[in-house]
This record gives sequence, structure tokens and C-alpha cells, in this order.
Amino acid sequence: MTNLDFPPQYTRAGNTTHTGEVHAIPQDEQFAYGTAGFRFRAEKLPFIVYRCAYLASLRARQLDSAIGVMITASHNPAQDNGVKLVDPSGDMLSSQWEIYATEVINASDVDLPKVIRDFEKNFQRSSQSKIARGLIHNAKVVCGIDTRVSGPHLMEAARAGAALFNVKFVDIGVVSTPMLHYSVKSFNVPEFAEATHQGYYQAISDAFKELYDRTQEPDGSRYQPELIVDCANGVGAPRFRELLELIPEEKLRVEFRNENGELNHGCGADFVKIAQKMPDGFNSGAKEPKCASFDGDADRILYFRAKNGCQDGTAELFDGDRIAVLFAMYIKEQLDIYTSSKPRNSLKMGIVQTAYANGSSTRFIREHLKIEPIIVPTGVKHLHEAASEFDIGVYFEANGHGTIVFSKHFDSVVRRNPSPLDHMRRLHLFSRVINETVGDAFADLLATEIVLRHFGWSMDDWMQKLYEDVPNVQIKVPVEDRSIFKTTNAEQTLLKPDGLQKRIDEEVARYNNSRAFIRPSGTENIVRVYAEADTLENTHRLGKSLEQVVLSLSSA
Ligand code: NG1
Ligand code: ZN
Repeated sequence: MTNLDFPPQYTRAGNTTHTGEVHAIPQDEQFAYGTAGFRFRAEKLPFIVYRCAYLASLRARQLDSAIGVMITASHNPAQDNGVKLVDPSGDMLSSQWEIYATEVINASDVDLPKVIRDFEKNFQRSSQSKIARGLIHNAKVVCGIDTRVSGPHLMEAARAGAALFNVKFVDIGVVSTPMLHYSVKSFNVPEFAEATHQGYYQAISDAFKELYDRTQEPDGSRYQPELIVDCANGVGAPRFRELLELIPEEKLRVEFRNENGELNHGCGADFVKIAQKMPDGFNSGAKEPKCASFDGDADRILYFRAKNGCQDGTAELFDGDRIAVLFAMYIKEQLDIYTSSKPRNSLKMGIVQTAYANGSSTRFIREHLKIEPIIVPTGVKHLHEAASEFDIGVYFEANGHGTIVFSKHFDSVVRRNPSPLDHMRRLHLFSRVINETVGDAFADLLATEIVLRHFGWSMDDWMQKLYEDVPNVQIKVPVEDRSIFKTTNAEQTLLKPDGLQKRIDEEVARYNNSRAFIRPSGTENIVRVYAEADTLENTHRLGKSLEQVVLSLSSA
């Protein structure tokens, strides 16, 4: 049973920030587990992190496994922070536990002991529960933070929360979100990789180096092994530098920018994607041919370069959709060789996108790769789940969060059965460069470089040989209460407020090749407007008119 002696600094009434001030949280203030866990201004988080770590310890005992607690607010401003839990396989927390988390976080200080006791009783009753049978050997809470100043204080809140249930606490320090996911899986599946920073670097760089050596660059290749990385002033800078120490310079040369300034400010993958601009510290014009941008916790990556002929800082994006298509083309090439020799033991590849995927990418996948893309609601857990239905499930959000997941069938055909055949070995190694637990900027960068080199492609080739993006725009519209917006059809249709979808349809009908939708953010108090149309000008017009539709609601 849990010790119900809650340290006052982690109660709602005594919630204390990293600067030592008490920032009391009203006893009835409600919080929701959003697209990426709980995410707010950092001062709200100490009591939330404490309770989340308690829950993680309970789940760790229930499954006798390592459970992850990642403290980050990803691409959001430096003053924010957040917390999310990671399940034993390195996946996102199960949805049933998101509901438990919401219950435990929302309890008042007075109700908390009862909520916890009721909760634990349910576990004790469950015959499945290892707690009931006393079989606890591997339970631990593994916690990582990003580079925010509030991180170390919240790490202590997590340590105290895990101690409530007397579960071992492992502090893995400042890591990218994907490193935390990878470590959790490594603790639970020791043959996967050693559960240390070095274990992660080693596993991914070893696969990269061997695959590099087995990749034949075609005659006349225009591939360049150099790029400049925008680190968003976040965790990507120190951790990716460490990984690259294991990769010789002749294989890849990376210049780092935005390492020590203000986190996510004027830079980073979210800035580049939404503003479609070169980040701070990069030149306009065509001087910098191949660039990539991480977000603050390095689980997203976009490639970009200065848009040709534009001196105003406009960036040309090679976004998550274009990376997904690149990966899928490479895998398809290997799979086609495999299938022609083993037609009966086929491996099925799927591609998962969200409504934010550029319409041209969706068409290209359908028409050229002959795969029907699956469209799911925003949030990695939805993409990950849908991708897991395939032997090879490629999933990417347009914003650059994505990875590839591999089935048990893939494991038995490709990984457990090492084959001397080049295409099989390439598939195997590619699956090891990738971080299949979650989207990973470092792993995705290395995988992208492998594929560009394999095809002998420059940035021009990558842009011109696939498809041309439909002009698109994303606008954030602040609202008082985003919970009034209800969507269906993978978030592409609004059900509530009444009549709004009709107004969207009318606006969309005024433009050619247009598409648009409005959905509430799961991480910020805004709604997002997304619009596509035939020209950039029309896209901006459509986006602006939809922004007005949302704003008119609050003035109505
Ligand atoms: P919300 O705020 O729910 O749109 C954003 C991103 C998601 C995901 C989460 C988690 C967009 C349109 N949305 O979610 O894709 O990355 O943040 O960080 O980019
Ligand atoms: Zn992120």
C-alpha cells in the first residue's frame, strides 16, 4: 500500500515552482491528458508530475516492468513544461491509463487519498496483477528531462512521486524524448540495446555504418554527405553531437546551429513548418543547400533549404510527408526484390498520415506507390496504432514526427533469420537505424541520409522527382474554450459548434483544388486552421477567412 504522506510542496495547495514560490492550484481546476500528456506553464506542473510518477510506479508494479516519465514541452516555449508516460514497449501510455491519469491528477488534495486507495484496491482484486502475487523484480520508473530550467525540479517531483509506492527510480538525465522511449524498451527487452545513452548511440550508429557500407551509390550520384542542423536551442545539440562521435566524418558531416539560445524561439521544426521561414542563424538565398531542423525535444525533424530566388527568408520544406514517401520508396524497392523471390511469405507495408498531410503526398502514395494511405486523428498514438497493423508501418505527421514500426512477422522473416542477400540485409539494418519506439529526429536524419545516398539524390532530386506540394497554410487562433469544438472524420469535419462546418464548406467551395479543416489543439489553448488551395495567395485568403469564422464565434 502507498504511503499517503504527501510532501506539501507537491500538493495542489502547496504546489511549489523551481524558483521556490508557491503556485497554488485551485482544488477544482481540471486538467486533461492531451495529445502529448499534460502540458502547461511550468509552474502548474510540480503536483502533476508528482502524481504522474506515482501512477507510473503503480503501472510499473502492475506489469513488473520499467515505465517511462518524460518531462518536456517539446516545441512549446521555454516557460512551458509537460509530462507524459511511456509504456514498457516504449510506446505511448495505453488509453485506459490516460483515463486513470486524468482521474488522479484532477482529484482535490482532500479526495486524493481516497482516489488512490480505491484505485489500488482495484489492482489488488485483479488476478492478473503481479502486485497481488508479490512478483515484483523489474518494476522501475525511468525519468528523463529536456533542457528547460524547470526540468531538474520536476525530476525531483517525479522521484518523490515514485517513492510513494516505493518503486525504484532511474534518473537518465537530459535526453531527447525518443532516447527515453528507447531506454524504457531497453530496460524491458535487454537484447534490444543496452539501457544507457551510449547503448542507444551504439545501436543506431552501428546499424547506420553497416548499412552505409552496404549501400552502392549509383553512377552520377548527386548526393552530398553534408548538412546543417538547426537544434532549436534544445536537447538535440548535446545529444546528437555525442551520437555523431561514433560516425566517421567521411560518412556524414553535420554543422550545428542554434545550440545555446532561447529554446524554440525563432527556430526549430515547429517554427520552420508553421512560418515556412528559415530559422534564426540561417541565411536567406541559396547558400545553404541542405538543412534540417529538430524541435526542442528532438522527436521531430524537417529538412529545408532557402527557397530559390527568395531573399526574404522563405524556406522550402521537405516535411514529414516527403520523408515518409522517401522511406516508403526505399522499402518498397527492397520488398519488391524480396516478393519476386518469396511470393508466398509476403510482407505488407502501410503508410499512415493525418489530415495535415499535404494533398500531393497523399495522391503520390496512392498513384505511384499503389498504397492507400490511412488517415487518422492527430497525435502519435493514433498513427502508431494504425501503423502497427502492418508488417512495415510507415507513419509521419506533416510536422516531421514519424517513424516506422515492424511486426512480429517482420521480426521472424527478416531479423531473426539473418540473410546474406543484400535486399534482406538492407531491410534488417534499416529497421535498426530507425527508432521504432517513437519518431526520432536523430534516427530519421540518419535514415534519410542513407536513402538519399542510395538513390544518389541531391535536394533538387528529392524535391523534383516526387511531387510538388499543394500550397498550404496553418493558422493558430486563440480561443477562450477550445472544448466547444468537436470533430469527426479523422478531425476533418466539425460537429460542433453548430453550423460552423457549413461555413467552412462554403469558404472552401470558393477556391480551386481546395481543402480545409479546423480542429482544437490538444496541446495549446488554440484552434488550428489548415487550408490548401491552388495558389499561395488563395491559400492565405482561405486560411484568413476561416480564421475570421472562428474569431466571429467569440464576438457573437
Ligand atoms: P496539437 O496541438 O494537438 O495540434 C501538436 C501537433 C501534433 C503533435 C503534438 C505533440 C500539429 C498540427 N499538431 O498537437 O502533431 O506533434 O503537438 O507535440 O502539428
Ligand atoms: Zn517534440
